[in-house]
Amino acid sequence: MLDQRSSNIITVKAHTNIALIKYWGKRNESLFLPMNSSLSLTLDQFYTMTTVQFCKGLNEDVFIFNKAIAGEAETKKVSKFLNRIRKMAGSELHAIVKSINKVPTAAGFASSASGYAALAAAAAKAIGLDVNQTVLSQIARQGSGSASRSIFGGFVEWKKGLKDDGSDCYSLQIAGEQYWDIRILSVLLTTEEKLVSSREGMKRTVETSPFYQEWVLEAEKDLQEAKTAIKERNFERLGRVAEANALKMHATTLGANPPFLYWQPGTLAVVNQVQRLRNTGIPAYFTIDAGPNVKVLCLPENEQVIKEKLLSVPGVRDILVCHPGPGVTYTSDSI
Ligand code: 2P0
Repeated sequence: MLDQRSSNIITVKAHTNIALIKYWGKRNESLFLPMNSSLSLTLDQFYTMTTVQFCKGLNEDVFIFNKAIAGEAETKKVSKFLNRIRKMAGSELHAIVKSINKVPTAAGFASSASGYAALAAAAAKAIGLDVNQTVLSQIARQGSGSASRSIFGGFVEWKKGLKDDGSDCYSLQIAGEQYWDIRILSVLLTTEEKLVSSREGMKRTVETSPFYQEWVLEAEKDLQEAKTAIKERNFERLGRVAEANALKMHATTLGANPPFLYWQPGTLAVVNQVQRLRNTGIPAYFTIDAGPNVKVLCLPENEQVIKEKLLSVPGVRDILVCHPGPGVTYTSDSI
């Protein structure tokens, strides 16, 4: 019925998330099914805002990114993702998609998480799919794995599931953004593009690293420990397991063939400073994604002193302070 006319214009805002227990490796690449479950905190600072309208009479999808017509490759990715949504809705309408990204590449956060979460939520609603957030997390996942978690605010678990069709692989909220006021300091070291993308890096690791099987087992144990720590609001317990989990993820890349490492000298300098802070009794823990930048977990009362100490580390360019943030929200703001 929708195909007789154009759809409503729907705008959605979605935030990035930082994994405290990492997603690293797929068991099915086309469906984006992960080898291990993961756990993240959605952040308030960085987001993508996306508007979608399916239009009668349009011959192909149009993608406008940060106010400019996007290149062919980017538009193709969006179209491929929209094809899944069109198929679910039984529609052949093409769409105008406008996206604004408030995720500085320099911050070392993947914008694919907020990007596909916003696109999934806006496109599903615009095309008239009546889906809950669980299903939305499954749709977003098929654009980028970590996008599955950005559907929800606060602490989020992405369950790996066991089924081949991915029907039991989805994200859910463990605790809302008001539950626990912890901080993530995003330490900016470099804006250089990394040599191995996370998609390629996880694939190479799954296929070649002798440490990979152990990673999968450890990640499941770490996840349980993190969930207990969140339940207890035990900061040290959460920080310890998040830091250890990140190190285990990076250890798998050293065993890959060819081996690779996302760290740069500044990465290690920040890691050392965090450890020094802990030795002086200040609770701070680090995590590192598939890149050189470091994120530091801390409590509000220690934010200032930790920020100062980290800013004095050679190579640190800036520090952005993040709080727990919300899940996808529909808005009438225009972009
Ligand atoms: C995470 N990362 O859990 C992990 C930790 C990077 C390191 O999710 O291939 O952009 O699109 O599913 O989600 C980055 O990988 O990869 C990521 P795809 P994605 O946040």
